[in-house]
Amino acid sequence: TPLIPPKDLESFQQHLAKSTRILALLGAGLSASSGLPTFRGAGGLWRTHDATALATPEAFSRDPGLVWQFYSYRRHMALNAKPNPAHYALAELARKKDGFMTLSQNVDGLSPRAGHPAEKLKLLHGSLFDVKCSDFFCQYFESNNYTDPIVPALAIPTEEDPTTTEAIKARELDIADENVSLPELAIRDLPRCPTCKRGLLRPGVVWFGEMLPSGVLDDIDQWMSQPEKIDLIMVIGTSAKVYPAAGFVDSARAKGARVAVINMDRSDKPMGGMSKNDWFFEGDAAQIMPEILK
Ligand code: BJW
Ligand code: ZN
Repeated sequence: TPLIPPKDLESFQQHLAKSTRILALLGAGLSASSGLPTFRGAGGLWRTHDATALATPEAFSRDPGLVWQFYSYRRHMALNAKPNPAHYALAELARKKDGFMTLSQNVDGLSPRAGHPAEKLKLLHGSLFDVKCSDFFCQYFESNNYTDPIVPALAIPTEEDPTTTEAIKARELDIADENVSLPELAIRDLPRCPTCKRGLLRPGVVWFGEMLPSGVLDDIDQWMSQPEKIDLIMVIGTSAKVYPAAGFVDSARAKGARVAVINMDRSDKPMGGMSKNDWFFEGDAAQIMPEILK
């Protein structure tokens, strides 16, 4: 169990108990102990590529095969990962509290799988399991596509496992490792739009320079602009540097919210800085969250 200063724990739990309007802002650190890499810092490289550099429309137009390999790998990893105790603790709190809303930057599907109520979960950056057409004029959009691989050419290559003798088992290669060679991909091997039959399909996630889903932003606006104050925002496992997500911390603060940061890294504070009444719980979210929400 992590070392949580008892006084901080007590004051936080007292505040939580009387809070009626609560936000949670989630980032990749929440899923780190489920085995999914974060974007910045250690684990922010996929092969030789900066993960944030692959999350752009420019990268997709330049090399759609590479970007699909990255996302296909992440879909596979996310499908094979399990929600951790932090996902479950948060989902339980969301079910219990009426005025609760989670703003998730994560695209991995772990919060829904932990039983987080959908109406209280806003996916700011979309989902790995949404797919849409990359053609500007085409509206094709599909959600809950869990096909893995989405097309045969994006299957993770395997090698025969030399350690098993009876039936020769295939072992997946770790294609996040730059020393493992990627199979050659032709454009015609990539998933194509069934509607316009022209555009390539792309992951239904929000890349840099793209708008967040307008329905999601509208819902948040509406929730935020209610006259009642906001009591608390929990900022969990995010570097809180990507906008507009990072800006919700200040918006909540402006509506009276106290801020609780849960992060492994003490230097990852919200952009507006910390204030006297904030909490900083340092450590693995998967350990901290069930402790503080107990
Ligand atoms: C642990 C842990 C453990 C580890 N326990 N903790 C205003 C100012 C300046 C710039 C802008 C601005 N407004 C808009 C911009 C531009 C841009 C932006 O914000 N740039 C900044 C980088 C400066 N924003 C946009 O482009 C957004 N669109 C937009 O604003 O549209 C309108 C517009 C268009 C054009 C011009 C202007 C306006 C869209 C942003 C989309 C971000 N997309 C990505 C990819 C999603 C798909 C995918 O998953 O591939 O979202 S990028 C990436 O970053 C991903 C994440 O959701 C997001 C945030 O990262 P996150 O989750 O915080 O991860 P990390 O790795 O950064 O941090 C992990 C944290 O966990 C660390 O703190 C660790 O310490 C911690 N941790 N293990 C607890 N076990
Ligand atoms: Zn199309």
